[in-house]
Amino acid sequence: EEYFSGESAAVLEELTQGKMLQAQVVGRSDDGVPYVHIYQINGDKVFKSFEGDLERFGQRVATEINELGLQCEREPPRVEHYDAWGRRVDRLITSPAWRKQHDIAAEEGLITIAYERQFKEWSRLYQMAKLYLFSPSSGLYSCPLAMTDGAAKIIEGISKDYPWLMNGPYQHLVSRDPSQFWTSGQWMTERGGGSDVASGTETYAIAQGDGSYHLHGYKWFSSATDSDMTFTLARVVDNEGQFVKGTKGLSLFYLETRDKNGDTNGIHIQKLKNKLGTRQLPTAELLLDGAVAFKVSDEGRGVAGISNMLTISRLHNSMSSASIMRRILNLARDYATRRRAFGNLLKDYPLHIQTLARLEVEARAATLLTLEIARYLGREDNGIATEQDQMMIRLLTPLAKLYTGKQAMSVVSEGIESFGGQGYIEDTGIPVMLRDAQVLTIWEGTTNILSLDVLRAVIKTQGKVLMAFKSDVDEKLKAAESQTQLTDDVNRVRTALDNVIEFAVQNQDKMELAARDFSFSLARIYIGALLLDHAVGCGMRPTDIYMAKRWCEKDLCLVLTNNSSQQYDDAVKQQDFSLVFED
Ligand code: UCC
Ligand code: FAD
Repeated sequence: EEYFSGESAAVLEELTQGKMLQAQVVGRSDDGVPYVHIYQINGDKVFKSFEGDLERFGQRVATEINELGLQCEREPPRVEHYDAWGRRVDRLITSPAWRKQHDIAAEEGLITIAYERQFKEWSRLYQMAKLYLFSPSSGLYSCPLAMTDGAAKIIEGISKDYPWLMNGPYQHLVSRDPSQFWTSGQWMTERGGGSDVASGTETYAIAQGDGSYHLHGYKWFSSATDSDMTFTLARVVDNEGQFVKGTKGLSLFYLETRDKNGDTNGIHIQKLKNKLGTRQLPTAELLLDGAVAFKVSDEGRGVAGISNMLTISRLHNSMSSASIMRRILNLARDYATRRRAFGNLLKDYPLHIQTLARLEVEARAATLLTLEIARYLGREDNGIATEQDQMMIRLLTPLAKLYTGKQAMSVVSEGIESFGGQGYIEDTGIPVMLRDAQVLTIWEGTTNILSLDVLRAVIKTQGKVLMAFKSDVDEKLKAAESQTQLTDDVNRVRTALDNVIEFAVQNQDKMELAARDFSFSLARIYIGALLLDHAVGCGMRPTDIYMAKRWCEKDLCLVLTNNSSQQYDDAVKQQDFSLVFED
């Protein structure tokens, strides 16, 4: 622990950047110079403080919570539209297990931990570690929690302008008391578009003169239909009945799903969706027929206003992807020690173990990537994020969501195959993992839409996010550079990094067509750097070195396959079109 006398936020930043240090102004001299307390955060010590809770919670997950999760799948939600007297009631009936997951989420502080910030910037990591344990056994309760977390983050961001949100709903979202704990929805998608919400949104908001609005529209997907509140988008209609089209006409609204008497707030459940997976979730189509709501953004700033929620729920999505991979692999590993074929246990066939080892690399890579974003986000939550940190959150969030979603689908599919026919049999509880994994690539933005979001981030910051990315990768490679065993791998990552940046600079006109390959390249390069850094940070354990090397053997820069950027030429667009539609 040391005390410094510093002058500005820049000094604090410089002193703490990249180190396990935290700076706090603890007083001022008579002439106003701040005294700054710089202290070292001992990562092991912080981890030890909550390690016991993780172990205890892990036991609870493996027993009580897992059983509840299975029950959620067996007892999917249903709606009773009419009561015995023919009155329209749209009563949503959920499983007792689903409701119990709500209470457990509150008791365990699955949202609270990130906001009470007992462990300062490490609180996000702690929360994410708990969610990693919870998610595959939650019976998809992880979904409403993602949106609840996103709602809390939105409210924190706008608390100065809307203090009543902080005093009211926020307190419920971050409560540890099950009777007080609220979940939130996120209603963005309409029939006309879930990716292109700017064109698709046809929900209209009519001012009531008392500060409230009535919303009229049709929300095509609402997953947390049993939530207590939601954030949604709508267009304000003026006195002449006019409204603004496109994204500039969208504003952000807050509404509660029930009024004080418990009656529905002008929201009619039209039907529950019949889905491939996520059957535990009450995903519905909702008619908003005069729902009372409050505008909580400037007019036309709806999409920007809801973007905090997108960031958080995309992080949760990545964590769910990482954890479902871990779950199938744990089961597959166990099975390999019990199942015999051709006279031996599966574990004794190197070909079978090679298959699982390749999946291990993917699962560990996804976990590291997601935790790294949580680490950055923890800094942002605590007001100590540098500009570089902010850039990394902006870029890594869509990258991680799009990449880990794809990994989850392929790992779970291969993982199921490792059980042979049993993997296909419902009674084992395994097939549900594949059904539920598919959605991870679709909701919260499909792979292409997130690739375009990566481009949006690059363009909006005039390339600064890429510079931040480069310096972050360079920083992470530093430790590995001095390890001769890793020299080739460091060089591979560095070459790919240089190539992908050069490609982006030289091919700006081709970036839309290259967006997906560009994003995959960034994700692979970043994971390569993380795995190398991890190998060194964990004392060069052979398995970590092996894992990093396996990763770095991949094609890290997909935009320059065969050193050619011609794959994104206009002529190729036409050829693709002809191929798909056969002229
Ligand atoms: O799917 C949903 C819920 C599922 C359940 C939750 C599960 C969670 C995981 C649980 C695991 C088990 S909810 C629906 C999610 N929907 C989406 O993700 C929409 C996908 N489409 C997009 O992301 C599009 O890119 C749009 C809607 C954002 C594009 O909208 P616009 O209006 O065309 O976009 P603009 O005009 O480019 O951006 C408008 C403003 C800009 O700010 P300004 O005006 O200041 O320049 C953008 O920079 O919004 C800003 N913006 C962002 N800011 C847009 N995207 C972002 C972003 N990602 N971060 C920060
Ligand atoms: P579209 O936009 O029609 O996309 C179709 C295809 O076209 C996609 O592959 C997409 O990648 C591609 N595409 C579109 N535009 C482009 C482009 N410019 N360039 C290249 N490719 C493009 N939404 C909510 O708001 N709240 C919820 O609670 C919610 N829950 C959901 C629950 C489930 C189970 C599911 C499946 C969806 C849920 N959604 C929810 C909706 C979800 O967010 C959207 O379905 C998703 O964002 C995609 O939008 P879309 O269905 O309109 O697809």
